[in-house]
Amino acid sequence: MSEVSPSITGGEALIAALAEHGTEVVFGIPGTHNLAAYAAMAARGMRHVLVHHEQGAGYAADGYARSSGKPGVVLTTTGPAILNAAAAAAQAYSDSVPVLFISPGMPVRHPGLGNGLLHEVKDQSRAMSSVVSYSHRVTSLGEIPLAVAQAFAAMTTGRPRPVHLEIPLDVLEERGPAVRPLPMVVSPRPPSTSETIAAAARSLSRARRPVIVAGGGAGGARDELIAFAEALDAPVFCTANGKGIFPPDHPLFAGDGVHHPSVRDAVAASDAVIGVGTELAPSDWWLGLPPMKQLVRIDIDPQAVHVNAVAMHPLVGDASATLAVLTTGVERVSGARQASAASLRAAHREDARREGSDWLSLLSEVEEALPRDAIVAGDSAMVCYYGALSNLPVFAPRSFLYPTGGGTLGFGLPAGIGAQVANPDRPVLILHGDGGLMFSLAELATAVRMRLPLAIIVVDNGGFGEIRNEMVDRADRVHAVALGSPDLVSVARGLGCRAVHVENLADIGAHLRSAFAADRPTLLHVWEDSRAAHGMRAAAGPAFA
Ligand SMILES: Cc1ncc(C[n+]2csc(CCOP(=O)(O)OP(=O)(O)O)c2C)c(N)n1
Ligand SMILES: [Mg+2]
Repeated sequence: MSEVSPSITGGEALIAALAEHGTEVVFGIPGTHNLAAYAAMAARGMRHVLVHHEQGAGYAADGYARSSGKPGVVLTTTGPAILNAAAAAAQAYSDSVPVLFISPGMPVRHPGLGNGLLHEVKDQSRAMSSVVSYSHRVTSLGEIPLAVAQAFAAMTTGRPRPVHLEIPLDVLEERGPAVRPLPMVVSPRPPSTSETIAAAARSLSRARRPVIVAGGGAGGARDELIAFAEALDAPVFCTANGKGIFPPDHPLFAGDGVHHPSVRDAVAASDAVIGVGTELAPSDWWLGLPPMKQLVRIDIDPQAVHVNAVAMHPLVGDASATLAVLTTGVERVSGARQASAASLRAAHREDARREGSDWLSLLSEVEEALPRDAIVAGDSAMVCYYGALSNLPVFAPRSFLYPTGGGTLGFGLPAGIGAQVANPDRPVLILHGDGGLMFSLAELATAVRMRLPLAIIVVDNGGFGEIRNEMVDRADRVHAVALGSPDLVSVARGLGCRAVHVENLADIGAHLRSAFAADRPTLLHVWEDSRAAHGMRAAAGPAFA
């Protein structure tokens, strides 16, 4: 059912429709072409987070969505502005994060071959459609609320993914009556038929070495996952986006991060692998999937249930609902496999510590000081994927924000800002490499303006460490990786942060505690001690010291 509003502008229709669907905050930057939307936002008192670059708005909305489970909303102006956010849209797509990107577009009667209007790009909507679930250009004021309702329908049912809406700049300014769709009521997708689930349950009841792999799609199914794992007495591994869903202090927890040899061995030796809300993607398994004797797979997306591996039991449905039915069907096993979970966990831990050895002394200090309700936002730096992913526990779902699929640099800081906006009462720690931080450095000023008590640890090895190591390992000449460590402490202070170089890692805990209690962000700079750091510092010469 819908109501007809009195005469409003396109901008008002947009903001009203967003509010109708529960949008509380918009991340973005105003420009000549989206002023009607900003006017409506200001008039309504809708919260807006002003960033310094549209890519930051995209990552912040992503961090907001990942940490809250609610869609994030980005508003940019036309052309280069929305293209600035395209990398963030692609990142959200690759990790199944619901973010609505909204931009104006060229006017309705704009000639298709272009006439040099300000911000004009060849085909904005097509550019965006290649990195989101779909991009839609509305052509009338009355269509705006419908397009917003459709976007929210797409983002909140089935597999969550980003959407782009383009509203011609003349339509944003136009006045007219607008239909106001009421928000839809979403009920979880019903699980696969009970017959299919029963067959999977029978099969699982016969398994002697079941292993569960939980991905981001299990984010809302923590209780059901625990009940299922306990009923089957099966150890649980979590992927990067699944980290925190299964409690790391549960006896059946086997480890976060599935790229380790020990996980490959466990999966190859298992007679029943159960994948819950996971793509089983190369960006998680790194070396490719190990062979699997039997795969039971739960996914909300009928296509994803067949991606990367053939499932003997493909179960399409909501993870919570499907796990709940599956649990009632499996024969309970009494604690006999907890010992094997413990040995898998020990093997995983050994792999993780070996791989992360250069960052363990930092991460153990962090772990000691980090409150259990903390959120960790990481960047695509070695300290995160070799370090924190498998060596720094988080205790709640939606609490480890990491750009798994896109592997994009510059994600961590703005994602942490978005997470803090969504969770003002939880401590947010951001972990960055020096190279990736420079991609989004300007957003430190956003966090200062908003007085966010973020703690940002930047692990400085003097440049693009991972890439330097790859060059060395390929026996290539090391080239174009040494960034020379600008004085990040002074820069951060200049932008209004608290900032300090931490020489003694034993002081990290005290710094973190005071950072989380501060009235603005705190940058903690540490030198990395690794082969990459030694190589790049030598390359940078004496100026580095
Ligand atoms: C947007 C983007 N550009 C380029 C890359 C390629 N890349 C991957 S890791 C890396 C180095 C990152 O350096 P830093 O953040 O300091 O982390 P480190 O590797 O030193 O741990 C680069 C350039 C990328 N992942 N994303
Ligand atoms: Mg680096």
